[in-house]
Amino acid sequence: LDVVSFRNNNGRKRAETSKKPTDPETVHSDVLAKVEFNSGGNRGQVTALLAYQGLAWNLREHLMERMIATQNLWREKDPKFVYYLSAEFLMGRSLLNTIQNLELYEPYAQALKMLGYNLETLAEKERDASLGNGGLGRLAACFLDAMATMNLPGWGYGIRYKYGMFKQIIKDGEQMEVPDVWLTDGNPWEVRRPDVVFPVSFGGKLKKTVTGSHELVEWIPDEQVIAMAYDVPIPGFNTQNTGNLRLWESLPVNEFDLDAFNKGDILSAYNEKGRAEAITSVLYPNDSTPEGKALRLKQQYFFVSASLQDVLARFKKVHGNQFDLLPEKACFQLNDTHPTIGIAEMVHLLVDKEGLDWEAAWGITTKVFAFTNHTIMPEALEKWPVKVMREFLPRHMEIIETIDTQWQAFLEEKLSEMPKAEKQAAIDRMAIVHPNQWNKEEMLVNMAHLAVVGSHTVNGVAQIHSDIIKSTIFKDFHGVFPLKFQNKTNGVTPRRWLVFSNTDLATLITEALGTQEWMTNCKLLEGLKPFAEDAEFRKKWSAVKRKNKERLGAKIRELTGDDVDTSSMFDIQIKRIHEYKRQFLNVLSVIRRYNTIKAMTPEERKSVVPRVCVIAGKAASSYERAKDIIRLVGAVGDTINTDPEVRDLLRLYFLPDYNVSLAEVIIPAADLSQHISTAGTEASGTSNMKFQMNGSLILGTMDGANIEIAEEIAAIQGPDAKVGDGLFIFGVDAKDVPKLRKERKEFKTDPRWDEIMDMIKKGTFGNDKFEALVDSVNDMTVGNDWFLLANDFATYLDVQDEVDAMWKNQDEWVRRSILYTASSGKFSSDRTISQYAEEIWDVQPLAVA
Ligand code: 9GP
Repeated sequence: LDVVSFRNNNGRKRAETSKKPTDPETVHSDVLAKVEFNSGGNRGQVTALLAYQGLAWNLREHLMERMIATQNLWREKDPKFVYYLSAEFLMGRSLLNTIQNLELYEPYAQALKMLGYNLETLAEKERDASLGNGGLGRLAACFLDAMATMNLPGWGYGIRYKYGMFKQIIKDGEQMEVPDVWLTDGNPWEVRRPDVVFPVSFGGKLKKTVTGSHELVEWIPDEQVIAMAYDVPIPGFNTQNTGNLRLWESLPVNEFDLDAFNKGDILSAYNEKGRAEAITSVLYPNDSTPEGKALRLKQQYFFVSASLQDVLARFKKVHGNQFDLLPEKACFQLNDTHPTIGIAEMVHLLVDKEGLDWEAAWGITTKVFAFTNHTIMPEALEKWPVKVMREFLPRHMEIIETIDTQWQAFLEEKLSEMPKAEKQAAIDRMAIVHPNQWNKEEMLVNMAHLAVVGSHTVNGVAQIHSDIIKSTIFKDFHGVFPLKFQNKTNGVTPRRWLVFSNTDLATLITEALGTQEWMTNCKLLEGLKPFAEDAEFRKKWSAVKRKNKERLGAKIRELTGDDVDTSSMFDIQIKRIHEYKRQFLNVLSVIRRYNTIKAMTPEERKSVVPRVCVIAGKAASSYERAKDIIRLVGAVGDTINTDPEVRDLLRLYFLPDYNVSLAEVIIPAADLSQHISTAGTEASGTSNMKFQMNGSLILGTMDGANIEIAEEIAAIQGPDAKVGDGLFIFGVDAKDVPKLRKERKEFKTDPRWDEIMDMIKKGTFGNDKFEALVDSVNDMTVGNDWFLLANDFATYLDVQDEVDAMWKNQDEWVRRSILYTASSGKFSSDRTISQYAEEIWDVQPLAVA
């Protein structure tokens, strides 16, 4: 890659650190020093791993210097902080992101050349930090980037998983999960903090002592582990401010049982160590077994308890026990229900450890927590069996029961006007502890209800989603607290997702706009609008896309062995594999396209738009239907890609092991991207925003953030444009979905649908007949086509024809592509974070001068 112009500062004042190295010679000798002194390497034989590590350690020093300056300033000024509590942070790689955020590309690239390496090639040696499943975890990472860039006092808090998101291997068409062993070579981006440790307890019993009217509760746990901090500095872009992601590792109190060892019980000697370390071993253990469920609850409590103890310890250093000041100094954002146990933990710490009375503690608690819901899918709205909760967290279970009793008493009052039966029904629906609907004997703790009751604000992640939660899962709560509910439409960092991963496009944009200010003020991208009409500019725009497609073409070759024609339309769907995201529908349309081409004469085939279809994503390890979809993509791909009549006009690939780094190669290369969830099911989506920024046209349903993207694209086209103009929109309306679901049995499927289903069932694709998958959308006694693929099938095919027609008009296609980027400013995470800061957190920027 060339040294691109965005690294020039166009006369803008740029933040500098005292030690920021600007000459390659200094960087070269600093890196060599790291190679020698940190890893005992030989300066004459710097292997790629040593070069990468030397570079990373060197950069970490700069980061630490900045982080210390930032934290010192914040300590001195004592502003209000936000603490983003998240079980997931999907960070991806750090090397290029750090170099480019610090605007140090040139000296580092040159210093590396002196060592005999190319920066980009070396950067690929870094393993992704995959501490998240998908959208929710990547959002958390984008938020940290925005917070640092905007100088907002805030930290992320999470778990340092030893094994992150599994590595996906496709063997004979099947997804296999392999542990993500990402720490083997060490992680130069973190700083181990043996000085920051807190005990975290589990199990045991409660001892109660009553003195007068006061009841003292002492929790006598039977298990304790140590939480040790690791700090990961988070560089901001074009600022000295550097944030912090503090991740906790679980360690045993006693490393080794010498008694057991001496008695010859060698394995038991390590029992405690094994049990403790298991807590932070794996991202989301499969929770289908009771042990798995318990472990996940332990993970959640572990990281939240350590984080709250840490924050309170710092608070006490400055404010002693003036806990009524806490809401002026701290806000805790709960990222989904995973950290919700923090509400009970805060009460526990304030009442049992700090001696506050219940009212004071509860008052403070409800002022410091805010809750974001990210999905209405039932599997993510956690409900813990009371039995499990009582076993592992007896004191917290009791606190939750008290919260629930008081909550229900409050509701009795609040709803006193209602007829008795109706009121009781409403209270039952809003209860925090309630019976399992499938097994009335079992009582559950509804974490989403606890989060709503214990937080001052609840938000969804796109307008439609925020509206849906108010009328579905939180309808009753919204009736009680209408003002508690807000919307915060998601956003993504334009630095990682455009500036750094699509450097040529960034250069072109900067040239056109005459400034790089758009990188931190994305609304300025609107300035590209007139360039959409400029044929010369469109040519340059297409040339960049073509180069990016070549890069992806090379990746496809590396992963599949196949060459693809980069003049074909690149049609992409990348996200977790899930029935509601409807990758299956995508495959059905590819099969339809295959059938159509097969039925054509050679002459007719000349008018076909060639497409390379790419699908990538991971399926949860226990999600059989999603795994069937992966197998089907592979099987259909094998048939098409090897058919000499078709392979020049159509390809289908499933790219394995989708992760942040692969997304950085795929997204800039997309001509078309698909976001085709059943309306009302995808809370927001964030890859849609990344594709829009990179000028990929969107084929989608009116769901999640697609709607707001469509609004922005319409707005840039002028007052006559309607929402949806410029995108390829299809599918049923969210408000009709419940009715259509009821009527799905009577729905008459399209003959093309029936034909494709017959083909699949006959075993046309590979050795498999995919019975369970086909039944899930056809057999009303089994699957019921819950996500309405059949209803949307015909309009989906129609819109695919529109895509082809538009592709033939390249001028218009590229014009639209430019308008997509020009209208993507709203979806910068800087905008999202400034709304959180103002409307929920009440946190102000504080920059190192
Ligand atoms: O499914 C949502 C996705 O639509 C959203 O963009 C993302 C970030 O808000 O969160 C996802 N939810 C989860 O991963 C689990 O709740």
